[in-house]
Formats: sequence, structure tokens, C-alpha cells
Amino acid sequence: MLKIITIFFFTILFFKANADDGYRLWLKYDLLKNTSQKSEYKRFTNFIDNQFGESTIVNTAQKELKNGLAGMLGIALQSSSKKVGGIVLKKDLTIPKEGYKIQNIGGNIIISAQTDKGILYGIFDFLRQIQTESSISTINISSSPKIQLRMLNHWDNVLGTIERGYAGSSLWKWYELPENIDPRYLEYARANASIGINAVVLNNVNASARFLTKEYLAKVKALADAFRPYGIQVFLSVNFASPKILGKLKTSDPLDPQVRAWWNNKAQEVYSFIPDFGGFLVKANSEGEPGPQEYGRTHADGANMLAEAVKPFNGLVIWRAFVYGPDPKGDRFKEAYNDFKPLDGTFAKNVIVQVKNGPIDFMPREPFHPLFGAMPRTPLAMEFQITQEYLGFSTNLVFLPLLFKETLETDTYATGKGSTVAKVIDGSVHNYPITAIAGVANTGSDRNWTGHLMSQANWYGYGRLAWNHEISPEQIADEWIKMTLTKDQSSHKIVKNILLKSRETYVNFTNPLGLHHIMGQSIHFGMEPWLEKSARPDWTAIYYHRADSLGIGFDRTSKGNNALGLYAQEVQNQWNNPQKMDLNYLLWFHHVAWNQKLSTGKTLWDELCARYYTGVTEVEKMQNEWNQVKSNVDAEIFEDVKGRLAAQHREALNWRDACVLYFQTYSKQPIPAPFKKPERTLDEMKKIVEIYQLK
Ligand code: GCW
Repeated sequence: MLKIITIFFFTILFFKANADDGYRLWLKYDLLKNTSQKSEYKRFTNFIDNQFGESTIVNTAQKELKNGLAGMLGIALQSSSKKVGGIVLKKDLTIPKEGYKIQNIGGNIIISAQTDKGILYGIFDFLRQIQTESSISTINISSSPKIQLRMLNHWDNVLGTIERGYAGSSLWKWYELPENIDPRYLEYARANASIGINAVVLNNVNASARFLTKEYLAKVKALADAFRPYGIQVFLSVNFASPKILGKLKTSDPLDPQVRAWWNNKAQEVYSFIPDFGGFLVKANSEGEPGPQEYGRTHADGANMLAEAVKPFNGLVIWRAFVYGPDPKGDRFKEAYNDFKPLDGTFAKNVIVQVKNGPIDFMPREPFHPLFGAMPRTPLAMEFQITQEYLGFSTNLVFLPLLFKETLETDTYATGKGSTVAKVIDGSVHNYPITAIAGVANTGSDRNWTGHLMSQANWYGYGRLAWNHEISPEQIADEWIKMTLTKDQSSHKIVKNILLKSRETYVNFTNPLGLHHIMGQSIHFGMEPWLEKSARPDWTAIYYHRADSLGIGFDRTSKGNNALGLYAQEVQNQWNNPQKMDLNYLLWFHHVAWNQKLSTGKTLWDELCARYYTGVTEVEKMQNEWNQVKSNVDAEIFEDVKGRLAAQHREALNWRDACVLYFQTYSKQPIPAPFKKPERTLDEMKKIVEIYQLK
């Protein structure tokens, strides 16, 4: 009997240990099965010799190395007097800060760096080589980040909610801090370090002044202390009206001496808690947030005041360019440009202006923001959104490195051909002295961190691209799949195919041909192309798609509002001819007749329908393909992704039916063969969306 109970107990333990809830992300370190690879690795893992020197960060790195190798190879790495067959950490002052080299020199793996962060990143890379079962016998890697500040921006609120968060609530338990350090904080920092993220903004840009109080600074300090061993610096979003709210001053005018004194003192206080604090992120004069324009001052006046306050401590001010006036007469596309372009060269040296990838707002596809390339004398940071606000929350599988890469690779022609967005933000086009990139985080308290397990790949991919924007989405997918999901080759191929098609699929069933901003009102879920009234005209859908009896699309050419004119001439040339341009951006810039023949040979109406319908069949394909990997991925993960794909299919059908039926009221044309007309009516579709708007 005892034997049976024991067997039962161990069986349960075994299955528990093997069930995967996604918590371990891409850092699983499970025992490798490939014995020939394992023996190759073992030849170099007899000992560790730290010739670099001790530091908290180096200790973190060594611990990681030991854990990783213990897990994957089943060996314990020891310090030893042996000379060959080990891992040696070395200092090399010729390597750029944070960069590293990994080489086989004389039978040892040498990981060298100038700084301790370099050692940390080098070790994570070395572990990644083993996780992905790459050969290390002739390893020769030399890597350094192209962008200095690689940040996550959290839109987390004081009460634990996350603006546009779809993976549970905030990771930060403000009420338990500073006394209680949830072990998850360390896991979070570790995951970030593994992909080279070196800075985080803890709180929402719609910022509560609470974070600047003494009580909360003590909490922020506790998090900063937890993250520091992983090379992560902490920033805060600040409320521009803090002098009024916290300091009880009559004004927050950036030119007022009392206001300036208040910020100077506040900065001093912040740094007394956190000596290596990164600085402030600011959303000002946007969507109701306070800002300098309330006092007739410019964004530069506001930013420079804060810059002065943090300067003695080497702090930075990251000032967001996501602004649009409260009463839009014009097109939101142009507003940030019009506000910021004239200010080029007037910002203090420790200010970076953070620009969203596109001119409207994280749509499934946007042309690059016209500010990129237009601010040669002001460092611009890229802001991507990893959380899927406009990309179907946590129910839709969308591999975002494709979107990121598309923007990064687009040529701004700022200083001639080859001035890609990536080269603007990495500083090579305009020689920016500081460079930064930010991703709005998709993490939350869900056990698997990101809600949809496949969205872990977006966190991972963002970090990898922030480190090196030249890496391909294919490589990112390869690495992530091997580390997270499966090492089985045929399943790997299938999952990779799913990832690489997923973004276009999502665009097809939601916003094909350059449609944008036709999503459900305020929650930004589902579709609402018929939305014609909102608090502001530019919060409606009709403002953007402009469908009428003649055609559809926003004429932003010189015949329309000429937003296209904000780009370099070469870019304008690419996009000003609807016959020749990339159809993916068509309706961003042109109002096109329903019967207009496109370069695909189809009329606009037929092409639009074809894309909506193909989008849905592509989701069906993803579902079928996912079913094929069942035996090679963890059962829990398999079921979870399967369920979410089914939800995505339902949503895709909703988008398709709603959009084709609605646009049909303008085109007055049948759904083209071979597609069947929707079984539901437009009224039925409207009812579905109404549900999401109910409070
Ligand atoms: O995308 C929009 C979101 C807002 C967000 C804003 C911004 C934090 O709908 O929720 O606010 O952008 O980026 O400031």
C-alpha cells in the first residue's frame, strides 16, 4: 500500500514539475535531451574563473550561469585551479560599455567585457546559445547595444490597475512595499536583463502625483534596490502639476521661480532615496494631462525646467511627443510635428523626446512618425507598444517584432538614402548624444506574465530588437520558440510560420489597406467603423476612414490636408501615387474610388473584401497548424493557446462581417466571389459591439 501511495505521490510530483504554466518564460533551463550537444558543452564547463572582479551585478550573472548550466547540463560549475575546459570572465576595456565578447580561446570560453553589465549580458547570451543548442566550439561573438537606454514603460496605476493592460493587475504591490519584496520582482528583473533591458518606468504616464511623495519614494527605492543587481535603472512618470498638487503652490508654470525651486528640491529628495535614479518621463498637454501650455509655455520650457532639476544627478527627462490639442481643427497626424518641429534645438542636453512609432496611436499598421528624421538637434526616442491595445488584447496572437521591424527599417531619407528610423534613433543619422527606445509593457500579474503565452515573444522580441535592431524577426522567432515552446524541428517550423504570418493576418481582418482607428470606442476592443460621434471628432472612426458613395480613405496628399508633405520628398514620392504605392498604406493617404483598379488587378472594393475574408481563413489556418504541434508542446500551454485562438477566430469573424457590411452601405456592391456574404446583418453586428460599450 505504502508503495502505491509513494508511486502515486511521485507521479503527481513528476507531472506537476513538468506541467508548464509559462511562468518561467524563455528562461526555463530544462535538462537538454540532445546528448551530443550536451557533451560538447560539458567540455567547456568544468570550472568558472572570475578574473573580471566581483560586483553585485557580476554575482548575479555568475549565479545565473551556474543555475543555467546546472539545469540544462546537470552539472555544478565550481571555481577551480584547472586551466583548460572552463569559463573565464575577463575585463577588456576595448569593448563598448554594456557590450561583450564570447570566444573560445585555448579551450576555454572567455566572456569578456568592460563593465559588469557587459558580463551580465554576455552570460545571458552564452546561456541562450546553450538553450538554443548552438555549437560553441568555435564560438566568436562580439555584441554591443546599438541604443543606450532600452526601456520598458509601465502604465501601472497606484491602485494596481494597468492602463491598457491585459495580463492581470500590476506587478507592483504598492501597499506591501517597501517592506515586502515579492520574489516576482526579481524574476521580472532577471527576464529583462536576459534581453538587455536596462531601464524601466514604473508608473503610468497618466501619472498620479502620489509617486513623488516621501512614502511612495520609499517604495520606489525598494523596487530600485531589487532591480539594481540586474542592471536595471528606475524612472518615474511625473504629473506636471505636482507643484500645485503636492507643493500647494498656486501654479505649475515652468518659468515661475517657486515652481522651479519646488522641482529642484523634489529631484534632490528623489536622489536621496535612489542615487542612480534614471529620471522623469512626462506626458504633458495631452488627453487632459497638465502641461506647460496651460501657462502659455512650450514643451521645451516644461522639459528644460525638469532637466535643470535632475541635471546635478545626471538624470534625464524623457518628454513625450504624443500630444494633440483639445479642440482639433486639423488632423492628429500633424499635431505632434507642428508642436515639436519648431522646438528642435531648444531642449536641454539631458532631454529626450519620446515619439510613438506612428503619427496616430499604435495602430496595427502605421506609417512611421514624421518627426523621425525631422529633429536633427533633439535626441528622439522610439516608443513602441508591446501591450496589445489595438491588436486584440490577450486573445489575439500577433508577433510584434514584425511591426517593430517594419517601422525601424523604413527610410526617412533625413540625410539621404539609408537614414532609416532605426538609424535615427540609434543616433547614427544625427549623432544624438543620448539614445533610447521604450516599449509599453505587456506584463501583469497573470501567472504567465503576458496573458497570451505567445505574447511573451513580444516582450522578448522587443528587448532583442532594442539591443540590436538588425536582428530579423525570423531569428527572434527561432530563439524564442526553442527556449520557450519546443525543440522539435517540425513543430518549430509550424510555430514559426504561425508567428511570422500573424501580424499580417491581424491587419487583414481588422485594418486592411491602410484603414486605421476604426476600433471599438474607448476600450479599443473589436470594431466600430460606424462610430460617428464621440467627445472629439478625432476619436470617431468616420473621421479616419471617410467612406462615402465615391470611395474610402483619408486624403492626406496635397489635394487633401497634405500631412504627407511632412515627410522627406523621397518618402512623399513613394506614397503619393495610389497606383504605384505600397497598398498597405493606401488608405492612410488617399481617398480611393470603390471601382478603382489596384496594382493587384482587383478593384478597391474587391480587394478590401478579399483581405477581410482571407484574414479570417488565415486565423483558421493558424488554428489547424497549432493543433499539429499538440504532442510537442506542454499540454497546459497547448490548451491555453488553442482556446485563445478560438476566441481570436470569433473576433476575426466579427471584424470581417461588421466591416464588410458597413462599408457595403457606401460601396453598394456585392461581396465578390468566391466569398459568401455574411450570415449576420449589420444591425446584428452593431449589437455585438454595443455590449462592449455597456458599463
Ligand atoms: O493609446 C492611447 C491610449 C491611452 C494612453 C495614451 C498615451 C496612457 O488609449 O490609454 O494613455 O495613448 O499613450 O498617452
